[in-house]
Amino acid sequence: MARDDMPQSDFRDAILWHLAYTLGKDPDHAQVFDWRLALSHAVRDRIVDRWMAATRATYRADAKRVYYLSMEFLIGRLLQDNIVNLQLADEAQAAVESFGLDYAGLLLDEPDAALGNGGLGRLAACFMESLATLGCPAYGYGIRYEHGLFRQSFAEGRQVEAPEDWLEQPFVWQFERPEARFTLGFGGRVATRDGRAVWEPESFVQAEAFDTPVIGWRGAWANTLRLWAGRAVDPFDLDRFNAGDFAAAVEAEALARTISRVLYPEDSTEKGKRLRLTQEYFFSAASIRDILRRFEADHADLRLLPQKVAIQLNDTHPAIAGPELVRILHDERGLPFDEAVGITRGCVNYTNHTLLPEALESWGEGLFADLLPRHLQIIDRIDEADAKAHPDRRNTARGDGKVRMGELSFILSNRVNGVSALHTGLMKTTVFADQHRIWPDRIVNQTNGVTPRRWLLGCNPRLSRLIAQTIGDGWVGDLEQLHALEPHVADAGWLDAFAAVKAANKADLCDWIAREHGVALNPQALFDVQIKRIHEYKRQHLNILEAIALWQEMRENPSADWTARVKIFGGKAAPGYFFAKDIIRLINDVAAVINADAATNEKLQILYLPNYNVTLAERLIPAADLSEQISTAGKEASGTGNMKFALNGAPTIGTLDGANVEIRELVGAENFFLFGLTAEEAEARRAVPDHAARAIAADPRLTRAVEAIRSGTFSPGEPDRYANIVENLTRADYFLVASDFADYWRAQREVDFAYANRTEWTRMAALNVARSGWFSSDRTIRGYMQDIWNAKSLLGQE
Ligand code: GLS
Repeated sequence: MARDDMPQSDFRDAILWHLAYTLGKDPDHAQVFDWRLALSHAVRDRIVDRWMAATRATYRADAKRVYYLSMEFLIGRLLQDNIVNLQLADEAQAAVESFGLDYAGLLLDEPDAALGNGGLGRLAACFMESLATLGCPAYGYGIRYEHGLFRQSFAEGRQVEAPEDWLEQPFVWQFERPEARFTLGFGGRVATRDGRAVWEPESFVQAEAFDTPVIGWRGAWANTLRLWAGRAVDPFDLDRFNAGDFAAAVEAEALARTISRVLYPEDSTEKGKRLRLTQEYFFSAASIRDILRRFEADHADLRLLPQKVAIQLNDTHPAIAGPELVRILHDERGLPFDEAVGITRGCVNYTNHTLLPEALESWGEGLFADLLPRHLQIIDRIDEADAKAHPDRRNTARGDGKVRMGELSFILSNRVNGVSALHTGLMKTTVFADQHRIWPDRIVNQTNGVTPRRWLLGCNPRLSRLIAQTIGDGWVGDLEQLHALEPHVADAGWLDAFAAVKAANKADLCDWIAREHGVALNPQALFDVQIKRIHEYKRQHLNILEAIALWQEMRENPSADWTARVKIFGGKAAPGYFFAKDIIRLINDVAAVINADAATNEKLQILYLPNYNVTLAERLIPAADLSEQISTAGKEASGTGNMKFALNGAPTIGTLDGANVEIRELVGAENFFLFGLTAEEAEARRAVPDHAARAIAADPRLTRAVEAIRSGTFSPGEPDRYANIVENLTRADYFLVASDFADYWRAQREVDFAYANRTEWTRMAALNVARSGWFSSDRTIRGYMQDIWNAKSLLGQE
């Protein structure tokens, strides 16, 4: 094949063409890596025309565009996702196998882009995919971190963090845009000229754009994920270099690149804080400039902005986008201040993702004034105007020497939303009660969702095939069609097929775990899975306490008819969150002791898989029997893992928290293992003196389990290793582990009993699938389009 007859049709030729002309490799010497890149290029080619058609259609229609600003996009691997959405799977597999290569191995060769911490970042990725599926013209804006979330391993049970390096390999999906650069200022002072404020920054960096197309289901539409990288205005100082000061010659570049170097640097130090706020301003300000550039290319009247632009703040991290827009409209474009604020409010919306006080961002005013002096003035002016209009207002964006980003986001937004019904309700009565009183229409709910393309069709091909054989494939683009499975749940033959899918998925997982981790699991056992960030409120320690109590009871009563269980954990702790790291170590220590106990290990095994990420989730969820969603009620804003498990046929054991409430309503109370205090009861329980000590004293199992930890059963060489955990559990126990233990134990034994009746269990699992269609992120995005953005689909107009 020659250079210029680039194949359009034959996929096999396209791969060979890219191997030769994009990668410069002879097929005889190509490695898996080269083949994977060649395949990715061939897939990318199929995206580009649709991507450009979508962009052209948006310009033609002068349509309103949605801008999703997020510090995190946890996109994971993209090759399989793109293949699935382009419906190229069969073709791609046949082509790859024709070269004598292993198709699954090739897909897995791609690094997992961990540009997020957890649910919030993964939600943003699901939303991007649904926006494309629905044909809503949209851009995602974020940061192109050189290092995503750290890589986790364990040393003697302890979490060890290593840098993540996804960009060590070429990232095929992105297009560098050296022409799309903005220079951003930091620090300095605010001067007054002709009666107008003029910000005179002290230092400057450039934001450079990297675009990744995001293709929707069936390739109908494609949007852009634009990630910003930091670079110096003058990257190289030749004079210094010539003077022999080589390090100083590139210092500006090193500093500028620091901004996009890592996801979430530690913010426990002043330095870390400054970098974090710098990152937030960096990507927000670059995005606002880009949005205005696109708008002003076609419109002269800035007052039209709210008709053409909807900006969504994914949590408060991009909150500074509001004051930045006000600043540009007022200081640079000369609109009256109130009008600038009004236009900004017409465009901006804010999603709150947590009510945990420690996660609500605020910045010391010293730091803020130092970095963003003009923005501070603007925030004060908006606050003052609000105070005049609403003299009874208590919560303001400024106060106690802090700039509060939640308040700031609220007052500059048209709509503010929570992410589950319960969470939205709590927003109105707790953190935002004051604002809600004044602006009762501003808070709306949009319960989270997950994309069925990745979280069912892509990750669970066996179940997808069974569903397609049963009800056709319309469900992929319209997940509510899963309801049509319900009548089949009564059919014993169909249920057997459903059970066989789960069994095969579990067998696959067992093979992989044996290969990668050298552990043999009992595939007949119930696979009980808790995968998520490690946090006290998510209560992995409740889960491990129950495991300890179960082990103790099994040892006491070895001949009883115990349901065999494998408890699987996965998740990372923030590097500076020592309590969470203790929980990780405790789980690993407990696992070592219990797994080594020949008296019980046929019935109970515990496994903590390191480096939980999107790829591991895609492996585990299809093979799970039970989904652990056991947060203290009122603390998990929504959860999205809970939806993925239900959709893949794993019933939930859970509290009435976040979206669990809605999952239970939809799948039916009889197909959900409920336990624990409600959010209201939890609040009340905290007020009871010694609630933890009392709960422990009242429950001999819990007493014994806590005592085993305290006395060093799992850390014999260092009995007080978990003194901190024991102290917390027995005294403060803010997250009510002790108070919920007895009911959790009861619900777990109900699970044991239910699992023993395999037909009934399979029915329950299948009903979870049939009734989870509402949790598609397509439904969520439709809600945002209608209730928040007033944006329209352009499908069919490309
Ligand atoms: C989170 C919440 O903790 C999750 O409950 C929620 O599902 C997710 C997406 O809305 O947002 N908030 C947060 O700061 N990280 C999250 O994962």
